[in-house]
Amino acid sequence: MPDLGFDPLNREPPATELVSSFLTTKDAYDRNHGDIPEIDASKHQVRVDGAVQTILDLSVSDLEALPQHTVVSALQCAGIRRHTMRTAIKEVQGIDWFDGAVMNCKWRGPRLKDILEKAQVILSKEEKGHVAFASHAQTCQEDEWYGASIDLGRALEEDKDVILALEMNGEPLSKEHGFPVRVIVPGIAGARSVKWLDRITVQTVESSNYYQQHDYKILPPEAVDSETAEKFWDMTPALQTMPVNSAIAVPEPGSKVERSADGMVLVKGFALPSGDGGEVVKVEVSGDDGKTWVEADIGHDADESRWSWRLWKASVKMEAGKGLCIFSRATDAAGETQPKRSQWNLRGVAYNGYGETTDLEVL
Ligand SMILES: Nc1nc2c(c(=O)[nH]1)N[C@H]1C(S)=C(S)[C@@H](COP(=O)(O)O)O[C@H]1N2
Ligand SMILES: [Mo]
Repeated sequence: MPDLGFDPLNREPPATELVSSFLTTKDAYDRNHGDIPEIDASKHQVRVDGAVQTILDLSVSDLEALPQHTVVSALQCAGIRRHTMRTAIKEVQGIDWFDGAVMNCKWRGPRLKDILEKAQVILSKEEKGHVAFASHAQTCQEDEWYGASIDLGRALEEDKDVILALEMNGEPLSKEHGFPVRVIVPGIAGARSVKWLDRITVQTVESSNYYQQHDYKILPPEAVDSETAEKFWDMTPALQTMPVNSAIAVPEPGSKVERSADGMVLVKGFALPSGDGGEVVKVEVSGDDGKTWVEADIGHDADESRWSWRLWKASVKMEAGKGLCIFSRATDAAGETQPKRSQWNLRGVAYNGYGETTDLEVL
């Protein structure tokens, strides 16, 4: 990696804190491939170009003047739970994310679809277009700018809720989270939700940016190091939809756990919907290595949506002992359930094996 003379801001809150509220209003994870730019919103513009009839230059006021849409959605880094993949299966490359690289927020701004309709896309459905997003405000570690793309079809489907967010939880975006405008693509790896957005291009190919082409892909298991990975980057599709997932926040790994008089342990966590398979409909918890499972109570919130997480809790019967673990597994509306372990891949992305908390001492 080139030396930028600083470390980009990359951090996550502990999962125990995250599950204390349905909306992540206090301490959301930060993921940056470069420094955080200071942008003067009064001068900022988003250019819309490429395969469109009319090129648009939209100021922040122009974006505010369009119909605003609110969507409550989880935003998660593709590397969430990488720590479990690398410790339970095999070492991987990438930031050692635990379970906290996710936020569940209320986002508000114009729909991407409305903007593309204003610009009048000239690609037909058969042409399988892409919508590329870019930010030139920031030099990144592996590229001069940050960019990503999603399928044009997804961008144009109203119920996929892709927006250009101006607000997060009722406030203007903070500079860390993309002020004055970022993309939010519900259900898709966070890497595609470009912050400090300044360009939207409709095109017939994916974004050429490093982070679309050479990162954020589920490489086949034959790619075991940077060298062997090289030939697979081009033939591996870019990661888009995230899989159904869950994580255990309480009890924390390595902790001492009290039981109720009847031998029950209280377990709490969150579950994430999948990008295409719908919301989380069931969460199960096991205190005996997956031999038996109890169904967790899934909490409901007035703000919940098909894209939001669910907070859940359960009581599991456990014997006293040391070195014990608890598992969780979520199921989405399409019937997809987390596997015990998901496929190892060099970059450690999209891990959705059972949620787990290990090394517990049950008293
Ligand atoms: N311009 C820009 N957008 C970006 C990134 C970045 O480094 N630069 N990181 C991406 C990644 S990998 C993730 S997971 C999310 C993180 O959003 P957050 O920092 O608001 O948590 O932003 C995405 N958008
Ligand atoms: Mo990410």
